[in-house]
Amino acid sequence: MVATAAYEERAAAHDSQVAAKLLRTIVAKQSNLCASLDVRSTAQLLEILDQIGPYICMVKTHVDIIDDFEPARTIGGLKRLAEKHNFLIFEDRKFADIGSTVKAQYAGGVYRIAEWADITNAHGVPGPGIVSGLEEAAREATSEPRGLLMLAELSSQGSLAKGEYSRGTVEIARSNRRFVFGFIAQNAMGTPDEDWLILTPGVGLDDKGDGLGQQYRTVNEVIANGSDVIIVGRGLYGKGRDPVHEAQRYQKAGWEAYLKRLAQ
Ligand code: 6AU
Repeated sequence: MVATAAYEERAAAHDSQVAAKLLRTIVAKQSNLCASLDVRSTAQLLEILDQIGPYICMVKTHVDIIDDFEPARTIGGLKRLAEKHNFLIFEDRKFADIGSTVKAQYAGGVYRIAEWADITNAHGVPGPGIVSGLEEAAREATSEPRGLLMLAELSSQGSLAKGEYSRGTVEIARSNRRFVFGFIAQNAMGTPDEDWLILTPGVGLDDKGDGLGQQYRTVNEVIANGSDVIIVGRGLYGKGRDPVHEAQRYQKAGWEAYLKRLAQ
């Protein structure tokens, strides 16, 4: 069911502290744009992020693709910019294992994601133990609020995450509504009395795909269809693009599409 309430009303009523913080940030910055920066170096990541920081509500990272990852420089830099420009950090880790393993993966290793990412995500395929494992790790790693998104649908061609699988993922999310606050999805999820946030990748104003299965829809299409946050990657930093110009363009398009949905 497509959300019809304003972001600020939803912030006030939400069970998840992270969802409330994200919704308030969206309102404060008039931006429902999440920048997905899949770049290979810390310098590139931080340079683009500092430039586009004013226009986004969130950055989405894949820290495991950064060739020169160093906790102090990479994570220190991310946190400094999140503070400077007021946005949230989402590590797109896509956990997919049993509870005990994801608990260790989320808290430990080189990346120690639970310590610095406001948000991460997980597949529903292992069942509800994945949510319990991640929630325990978050609780033990930090006193800061942490939130989880479940992958209900994917943007890629031929994805198996649809129909019964997507419905099952929503059911898993219901096992902990304070920690799980929404979905990576292409459509609205759940029933009218629930308020799941929908974050949507596969958004591009100029391209239709990438030759490797990615499929792009426009900002208007996804927001009219129930998306609350648009996730844009190569549309911002792809070859020949000016990230500042594109971030401003997607911010404007996202906000206008949201206002249009509210007015209906
Ligand atoms: O805009 P792009 O195509 O450059 O980047 C899209 C980003 C990538 C993907 O790993 C991610 O969004 N993604 C996800 C996420 C966010 O979980 C799910 C999905 O269905 N499709 C998708 O592209 O970093």
